[in-house]
Amino acid sequence: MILTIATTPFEGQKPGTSGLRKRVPVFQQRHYVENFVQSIFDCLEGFAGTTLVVGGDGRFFNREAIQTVIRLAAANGFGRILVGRGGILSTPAASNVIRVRKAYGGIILSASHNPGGPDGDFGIKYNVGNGGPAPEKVTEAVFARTRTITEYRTLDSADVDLDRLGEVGVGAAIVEVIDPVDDYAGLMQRLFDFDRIRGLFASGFRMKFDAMSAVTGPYARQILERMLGAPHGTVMNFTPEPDFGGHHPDPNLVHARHLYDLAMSIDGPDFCAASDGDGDRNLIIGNHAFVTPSDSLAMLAANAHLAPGYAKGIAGIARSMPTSRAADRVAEKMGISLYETPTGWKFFGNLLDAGLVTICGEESAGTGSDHVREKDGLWAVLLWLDIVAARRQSVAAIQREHWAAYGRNYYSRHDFEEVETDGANALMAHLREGLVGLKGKRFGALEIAGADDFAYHDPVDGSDSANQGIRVLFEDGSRIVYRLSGTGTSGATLRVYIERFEPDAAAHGLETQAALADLIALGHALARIEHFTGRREPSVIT
Ligand code: VG1
Ligand code: CO
Repeated sequence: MILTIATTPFEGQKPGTSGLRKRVPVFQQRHYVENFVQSIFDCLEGFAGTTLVVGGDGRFFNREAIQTVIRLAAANGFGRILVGRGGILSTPAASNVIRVRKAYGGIILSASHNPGGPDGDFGIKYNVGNGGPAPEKVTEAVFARTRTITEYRTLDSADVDLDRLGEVGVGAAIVEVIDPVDDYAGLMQRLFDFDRIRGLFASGFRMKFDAMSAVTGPYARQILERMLGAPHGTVMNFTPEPDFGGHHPDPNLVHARHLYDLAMSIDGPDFCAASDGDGDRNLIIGNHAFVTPSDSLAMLAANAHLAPGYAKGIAGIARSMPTSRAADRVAEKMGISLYETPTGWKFFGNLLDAGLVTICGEESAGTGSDHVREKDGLWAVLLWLDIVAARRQSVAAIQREHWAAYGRNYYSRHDFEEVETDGANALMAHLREGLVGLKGKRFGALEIAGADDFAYHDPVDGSDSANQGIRVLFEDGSRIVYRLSGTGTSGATLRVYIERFEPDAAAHGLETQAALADLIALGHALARIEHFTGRREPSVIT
């Protein structure tokens, strides 16, 4: 029976860079999930009888939230609800299911790289019919709706058995529990030369992939160990755990430090990789060769044609604004367009749909292509493996040759996490006020060529997005970028992105923080970071 339940709005149900993210106890409040999900449905039109995809990264509260979403979706008139077995779907796999099953859209339950567990984070994100995150006009409408909502529709139906494949009726809808891995593994097989990668493993190539007790475990075991013949044990931490084994499922140099140390050890593996909570980020470290995400984007774009799925070449490249300009040099050399978008995958969807770009990436360890409409961690790993197999070279050699051909963009991001919101906002206001006066100023060898607050005009739908981050540009091509995170759940996180271009191959072997030292110091001074946040040092350096 359909129930109409009276409710009142919750404060702050505002989707950020990638959906609504809050602490688990916030989501556990009565009506909280229902309000947000009903607000999403209230902003959609013409979905009666259509298909909705639902899945998550397996974190604490995933199963409960999925049952709630199923009841609301059925009560609101969706005809078919596709759910990954066990409530599991990696973010890129969910994007793929939406596309291949021609669904109306999907609801992804994830807080991505944020920690999980009873006191960890949870998240809900709505994806549209192209498989990608809802564009800003949709997320803004949803937020507006959460502020006026008075009722939601649900059912008094029993829970669905999420562990049994097949169909069951819920109200007037059919719920179909699907294998979360099959379609996705098939897609990877079409994009990459699996025989060639199998040959690489057969020749003794040694790899470690850390699924970080998060969603990619089942995918990585199926693809790397079963389909590609990598030895058993190649995939570590492969069981998705509700609290990610107590770890922070963020594949960076802090939370996946052990992989870095392994790759840098004598007799370490040829290739180490990891992905995040929901499987859309990647970490790539060759033997004695850490690849920054920005460099990875550039190197994948330059070599993608070696993989069967991209043999015809790529149409263009898009990167988020703070991502280094390494990819720009590749695009220039290839004679293709480079698009600079605001942070967040939702800005790539239109460019991909219009065929303007094939490969996209962010400095935050997200890379992907037009095969889905999300960033895709395992995809990046497989493309790297296919390139290594095709070129018969190590990651270190590929990286060295790339820098020699294009120059090296030294790059680092400094995060000041959980600082006071007021101080962070005052810092950004201080920077904005000072923008006009910066041009032409000199600091030692560094001269400021210009500064602005990044604004984006979408060339496909004509929409505009302002205030996307402060850019300080230098005459020698260096940059400092400042923005506040839109994914955190407590206080504010200031991100400072620092970049310097080095054309001279003789100077490509420097340690990154040392190579950027002058810019880092200037970055602190310009923004008066200690004054506004009380912090002298960042909490995370990537
Ligand atoms: C961060 C990253 C951004 C990424 C977003 C979602 O956002 O900087 O590049 O798209 O996370 O990634 P922010 O607003 O905190 O800087 V995921 O893997 O957490 O969905
Ligand atoms: Co993620």
